[in-house]
Amino acid sequence: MHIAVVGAGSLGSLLGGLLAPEHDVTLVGRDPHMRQVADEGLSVTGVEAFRIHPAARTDVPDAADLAVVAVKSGDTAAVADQLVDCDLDACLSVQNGMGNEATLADALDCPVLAGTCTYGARLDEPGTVAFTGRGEVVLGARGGGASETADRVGAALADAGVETAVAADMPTRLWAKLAVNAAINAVTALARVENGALADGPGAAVAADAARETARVAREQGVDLTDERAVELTRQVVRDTAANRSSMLQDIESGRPTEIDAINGYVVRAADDPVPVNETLARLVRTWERAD
Ligand code: KPL
Repeated sequence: MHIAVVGAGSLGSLLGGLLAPEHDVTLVGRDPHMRQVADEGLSVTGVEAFRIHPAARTDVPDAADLAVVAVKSGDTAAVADQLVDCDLDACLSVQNGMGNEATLADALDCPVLAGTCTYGARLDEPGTVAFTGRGEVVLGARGGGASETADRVGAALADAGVETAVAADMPTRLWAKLAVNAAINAVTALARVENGALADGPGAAVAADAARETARVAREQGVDLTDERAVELTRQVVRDTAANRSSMLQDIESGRPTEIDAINGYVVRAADDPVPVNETLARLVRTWERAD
């Protein structure tokens, strides 16, 4: 299968690297990372260590069987515009935050699948991505239910050894992943700690409160997500990606804008009742963004 991974930063590069031994992979990202991958290949370190030679470019190709979109949620609309000219059979978002699939589906003619990904990755230098935690890709039809496209894409990912589950309840899965990101990302970014620091102690308590608030908002929207499930999933991802620096911490360390609006900010906007922990986390991260 020809797979274009659009948004080859840390997570996109890791997924592309894992898929490349089995599939014809094109990474689409920024220089100097793409130039280095094109010249020397992609070096994966950490949980698995290998070097692989996917195609690498800075613009989307004319055609692919599947586009895996891994850009920051703030860039989804721009990427959707670029993908309009790409002849695709299917598109899968593995992004953080809510609403990305809808933005892609509004622009594209092909089926757009919803996805979540809990793999941990860190871009160490151009051409080198650290694989910091084996997680899972969960994918399926955006509105839930069975999907032949989801089965086909899920099989392609699983064939390459990527931990994959095809789910018929993606709306719930997206809220569950939002709870995990709301719990982990801002707390690790503000405290400047790896995910594993939230296994216990004060950071774990703040993370659990943010996860519970997010589950409550999900239920307000008619989604069946208990507080206990949201906290349990958060603990599991903290364990599985203990050595990872969350994407928001990596953004802050690199001076890039964060996904706070699509994560804790989204929870605040969607809530009927106050969500003070998410609101405080969002305000603190925005304070950092303004001061930078
Ligand atoms: O999605 C992530 C992120 O950092 O954005 C997790 C799964 C929390 C891994 O760090």
